[in-house]
Parts: sequence; structure tokens; C-alpha cells
Amino acid sequence: MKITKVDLKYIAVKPEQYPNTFLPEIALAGRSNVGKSSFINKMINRKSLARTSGQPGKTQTLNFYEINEKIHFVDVPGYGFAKVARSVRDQWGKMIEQFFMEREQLKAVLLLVDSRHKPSKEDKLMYDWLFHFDIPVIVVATKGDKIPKSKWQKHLKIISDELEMREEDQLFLFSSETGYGREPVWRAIQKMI
Ligand SMILES: Nc1nc2c(ncn2[C@@H]2O[C@H](COP(=O)(O)OP(=O)(O)OP(=O)(O)O)[C@@H](O)[C@H]2O)c(=O)[nH]1
Ligand SMILES: [Mg+2]
Repeated sequence: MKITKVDLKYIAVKPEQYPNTFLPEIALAGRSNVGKSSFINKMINRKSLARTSGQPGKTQTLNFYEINEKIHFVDVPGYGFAKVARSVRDQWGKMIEQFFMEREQLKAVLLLVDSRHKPSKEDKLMYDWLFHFDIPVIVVATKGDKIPKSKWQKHLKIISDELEMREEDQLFLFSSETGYGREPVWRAIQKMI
């Protein structure tokens, strides 16, 4: 995928602030620190347009990145981060839920899970929730550079088994460090928009 133009175009915390455009949208989901913002940067070939951090809780709003004037990537706050006040987490949860449930432009959600670990209870809940609401999902196993290649298949199998993934849902190994998985994930996204 050749990236010619990319911009952080809109920031929203409520529906009135969603962009008034018809571009297809692809949203990220996943626990805090799993690598959602890093994933976006790699996909759009920018070092740090999406703000990342070793500190969980970096992304706090819905951030719409417009790519090639054709598609929006929507970065969202992560779940499962205990250090953020409960009330704030609840707000983030509501904000994301509302966006996922009501947004017509949303074509798919990329659910990011850490390739090194078994999916968490919250990862499972998120996968089931997306399924329940009929939202197409692509699962991306992040930080693939942190496990040896000889173990990739084993880790991917654990993830698909634990999430009880349906046959039709795709799973990709990804690394924001090396760019591994970038082209296959782009192809999967393009099929969905
Ligand atoms: N080695 C390696 N590190 C990664 C990868 N992806 C992300 N990281 C690191 O993981 C940390 C968290 O990455 P972020 O992209 O900020 O995570 P996030 O999911 O956006 O986190 P929140 O905004 O808090 O929800 C950063 O220190 C990244 O450098 C990867 O593929 N490989
Ligand atoms: Mg982030």
C-alpha cells in the first residue's frame, strides 16, 4: 500500500464531533500498551504521527487519521489499564462502545492482541462483543519481533483457540518494529472497505 497523504484530521469524544464524511473507517481495539498507535504509524509509514508511549493510557480520545483521502483509521484508548481512574475508564468504555455500535462508516475493527501472551479475559469479551454486534473483525497479534519465528505458529494457534475465532475471521502476526505483516493486513483491510 502506497501512502501519499496522511493527517490526523479529527479528534472526538462524542458523536457530534465525529467527522461529517462518508469515508470508510477502520477502528483499532485492544488493551492499553498492546501497540495500537504503533500499528497505525507502521501502516501509514510515519514514525510518530500517532502518539505512542511505554506508559499505558497514552491515547485518550477517538483519533481519526485520514489516509490518501480514502479511509480513516480510528485510534482509540486501550482497555485494561488499572492506573486510570475507574470513572475515566468507564467514560472511555462508553465512548468506544457508542462509536462501535452506532457508526455507519465503520467497516471493521482490528482487534490487537499481544502475540506473546494468551488473550486476556477482556480480549475475549471484546472479540465476543464485536461478533455479537455483527462488526467484522480482523485480529492482529502485535510485537511479533519479540518471539522467535519458530514459535509464531504455536502462538497464533493459542490466540485463535483462546478467542474461539470463527473460520471467516482473519488473524495476522504483526511487528511495528520490522513491518512484518503490513502488506497482508493492508490487503485484508482493502477487501473490507
Ligand atoms: N518490540 C516492539 N514493541 C512495540 C511494538 N508495538 C508497540 N511496541 C511498544 O509498545 C509500547 C506501547 O505502544 P503503543 O502503540 O503506544 O500502545 P497503545 O496500544 O497505543 O497504548 P494506549 O494508547 O495506552 O492504549 C511502546 O513502547 C511501543 O514502542 C512492536 O511491534 N514491537
Ligand atoms: Mg495508543
